[in-house]
Amino acid sequence: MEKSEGRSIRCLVTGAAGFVGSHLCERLLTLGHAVVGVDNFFSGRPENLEPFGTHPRFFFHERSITEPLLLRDLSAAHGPFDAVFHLAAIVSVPYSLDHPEETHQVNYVATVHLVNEAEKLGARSFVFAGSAAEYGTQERMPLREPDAGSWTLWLSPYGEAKYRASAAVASRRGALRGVSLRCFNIYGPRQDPSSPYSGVISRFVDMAVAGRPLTIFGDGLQTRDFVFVDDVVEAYCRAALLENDAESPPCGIYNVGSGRPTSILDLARLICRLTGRPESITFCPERPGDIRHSTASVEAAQRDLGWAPRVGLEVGLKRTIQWMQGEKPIRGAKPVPMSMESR
Ligand code: UD2
Repeated sequence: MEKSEGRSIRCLVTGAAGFVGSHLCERLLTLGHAVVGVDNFFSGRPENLEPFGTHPRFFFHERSITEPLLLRDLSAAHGPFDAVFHLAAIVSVPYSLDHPEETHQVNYVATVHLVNEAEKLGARSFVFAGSAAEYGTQERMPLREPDAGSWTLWLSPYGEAKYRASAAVASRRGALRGVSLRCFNIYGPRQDPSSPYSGVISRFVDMAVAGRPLTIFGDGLQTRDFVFVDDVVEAYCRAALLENDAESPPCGIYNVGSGRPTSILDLARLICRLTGRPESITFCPERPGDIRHSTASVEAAQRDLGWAPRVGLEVGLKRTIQWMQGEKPIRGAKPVPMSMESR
């Protein structure tokens, strides 16, 4: 396959107004590519588009990934896509427990339709947002890609739908290469702390900055693998062959994490220290369905994508805190202005 590096390509990013999607759009634009973004604002936020919404190479459509003709319409309007980055999804695990059928439709059925359409329309790479939730309940750490399978006991419809969608994407190894990135606990600027199910880092930083005690569910000795959003964006770019010189094009499923476990208690203490707050922590009952430990093996991504996490937890937290202190997210924001739609 011809390498994309050094020339401008046309990319589609679904979930463009989301936490990770917006960072990805920004990086693709910086690299000189044309970006068509799609979001229905179910969980994405219009203000995430603001830093690049008026860029001359960015085009935005407020549409849903469940629309059967979406890719055809966008290809007709903008020309065929070289790379499709599919991040739009129902992102809340608790929501998926209450809405299993909708989660299956959005996170699995729509993904299979999109990858089929992308292949028919001549795209060369399709990079999918997989999840650590695909591993379900596991005892042995670190988690390696083959550890999830049809035998897995998934804890939520979210985990099961992501697993099935990853498998469907990763099986594409022809003219279109499918890659699924199983991302662990992503954090960084633009992560919305306002929902009770927001990522723990965004919630802890929000609480610390507001001078409120940090609430730990359970004993705090559960561990997670926290990966900074810039590292995740780098993995997306490498998976689509935008920034590397891999001999053979990558396809398949790759973990994207830091490879390091951090306990929630250590995390809370570190955030108190970095925000200059006294260590004020409240312990609450354990959250139902919480897994105990989650750590990625990132050997496969290192080997095939030449990718490695670069931003350490302390540096990433400082950047997140700085953003949270300087630029409080706007709650209940209005829809995107008309001028940013369908350009
Ligand atoms: C993450 C993903 C989820 C799914 C799952 C797969 C996020 C936001 N969620 O869920 O989409 O992929 O991994 O395993 O990345 N906690 C507290 N206090 C708080 C908030 C959380 O103690 O105020 C604890 C929580 O009980 C859990 C840990 O922090 O033990 C991490 O929680 P989380 O919601 O950030 O992410 P997780 O791992 O449940």
